[in-house]
Amino acid sequence: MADSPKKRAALAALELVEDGMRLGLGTGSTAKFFIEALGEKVRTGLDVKGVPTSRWSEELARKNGIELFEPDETTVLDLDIDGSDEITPDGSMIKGGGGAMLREKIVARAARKFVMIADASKRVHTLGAFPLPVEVIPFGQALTVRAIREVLSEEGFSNPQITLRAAPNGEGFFLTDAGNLVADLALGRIQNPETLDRKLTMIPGVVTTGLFLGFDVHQILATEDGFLDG
Ligand code: ABF
Repeated sequence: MADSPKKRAALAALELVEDGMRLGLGTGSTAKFFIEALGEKVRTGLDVKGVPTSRWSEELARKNGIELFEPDETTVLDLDIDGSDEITPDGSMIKGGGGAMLREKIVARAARKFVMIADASKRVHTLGAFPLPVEVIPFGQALTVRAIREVLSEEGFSNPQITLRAAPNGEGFFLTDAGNLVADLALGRIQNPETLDRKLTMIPGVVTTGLFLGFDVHQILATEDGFLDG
């Protein structure tokens, strides 16, 4: 049985890992393949240490015997391996389908090299088909959502659906690792992601958005029988 595209992308990223590296450990089903395969190499002697991008990644890394840094124990990461929900040819991304975009963005920003792993279906030419996650602090969330709606109207989105993400068990709202809410914005196509990200991030109650822009990201996108751009 051939490996799935997600697993092949993860294994290709594993080839970039060298002894002694300080790694960012991503979140999501593709990152899961990477963390599990990394654990196998650690068990045969690979010496690496990781910073997880979510409690979910932390638990998975520990379960796979991967040594982790304490927060702030390191300020430099050699390589961050993470998934994404959408990515354009120039590396602009929407992330946050798993709600981990704040830690993911902190870790991606700190890494010398950022590698995105996914199946090729994540490649888009314009961002926005995937609802844009926006992390919002609970205090005054209704005021923040109103401010978001005003920004979206300024940016030409007419009456977009804004949904506060529900908890997986359906009881109440989803909470991020930082205890914040996530508003998912159904925008369809985002023509000016930089402007939108800047305006949304200026809203006091907005912590961050799922727009990852301006990163020098190395894309490993696996197709059924190979890799895109490769
Ligand atoms: C994480 O990976 C999230 O930002 C994003 O939602 C998720 C994609 O997950 P998957 O690899 O399961 O498609 O980085």
